[in-house]
Amino acid sequence: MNRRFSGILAASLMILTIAGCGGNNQAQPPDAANDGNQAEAPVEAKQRIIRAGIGLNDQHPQYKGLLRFKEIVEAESNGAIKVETYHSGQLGDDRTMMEALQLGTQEMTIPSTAPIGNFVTDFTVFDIPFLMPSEEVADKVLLESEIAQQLLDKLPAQNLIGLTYWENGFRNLTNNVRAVGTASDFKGLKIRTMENQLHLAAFKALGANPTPMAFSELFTALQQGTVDGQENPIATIYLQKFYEVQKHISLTKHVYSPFVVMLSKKFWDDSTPEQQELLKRAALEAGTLERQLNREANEQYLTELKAEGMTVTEISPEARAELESIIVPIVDQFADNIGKDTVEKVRAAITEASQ
Ligand code: KDG
Repeated sequence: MNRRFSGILAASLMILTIAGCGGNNQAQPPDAANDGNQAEAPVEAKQRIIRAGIGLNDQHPQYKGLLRFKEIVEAESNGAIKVETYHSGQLGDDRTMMEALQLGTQEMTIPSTAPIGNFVTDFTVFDIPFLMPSEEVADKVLLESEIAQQLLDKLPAQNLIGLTYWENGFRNLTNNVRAVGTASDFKGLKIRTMENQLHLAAFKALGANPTPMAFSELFTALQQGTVDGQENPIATIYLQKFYEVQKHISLTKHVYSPFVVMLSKKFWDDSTPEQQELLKRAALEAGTLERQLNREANEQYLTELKAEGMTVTEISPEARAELESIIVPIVDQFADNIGKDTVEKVRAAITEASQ
């Protein structure tokens, strides 16, 4: 080792040692040094960091909801928990971030239910086309029904914790080939879907040519014509500027897509019961804001999309009925895989919430 380098190394070590002593001792209660375990500060004394990543950008209601979550958690944990927020897939896409949560190398993400179906198949139930009749019914089912909670309860077995549901919203088709108004218009369209077998099968049944792809690759794929179209809620279509690379939007509302607010089981298990209660409460409270912003955005941004030159096609009740008739047999094929019991319970919760 040359002398200059070893000098720098020694100086750095000294700085680290001084910083380490000062930082830890100040944070410890006066008698913590006497318990024979001086190196470890009590859990409450250490600041723990939640690295929270999402795929959508910083203008999206999902990110604004995440900022609200951060505000509540940081203020009410008295500095014990810090939330670092990452948007636009900076930490990965829905699937890779969930895998990072499982490994404990990331603490939080908020994926759509579609990719969660690859971890706990029951979650695919929410991606059954034409299942949810309205946002109001979705709220009751997702926030109040036993089955929605029972599904969250299946996540810890996968090293994941589901705090609550937020809203991605009703998904609509966009494409560059033609205005899609009827089932036959889907024929031959190359459509990007989320990574979910039911989504793929439904678009195949309609005669389209679907291909699963991570959200972060989508804009370029549309721009380069690798795919003709995609499907997402209006807020996403507007805020991700898909109108720059897509001509037509059809108000298909074919799936109501929920988000699940997820933590790594490791972070959860390392939290005190008070912190766990806070994390859950913050996720619920921030979710109320996220839903409200999302619904306002959906209304406003449809007007903006028209102004940007997109053609907007409504789906008539007859065309919708035809789409449903083509897709229902596919859903029946998937029921076993999702879990018949889960499908029945979710359908029953929807019926109850609709009354
Ligand atoms: O942050 C959420 C996104 O990563 C993703 O779920 C968005 O709906 C989405 C899609 O189409 O991938």
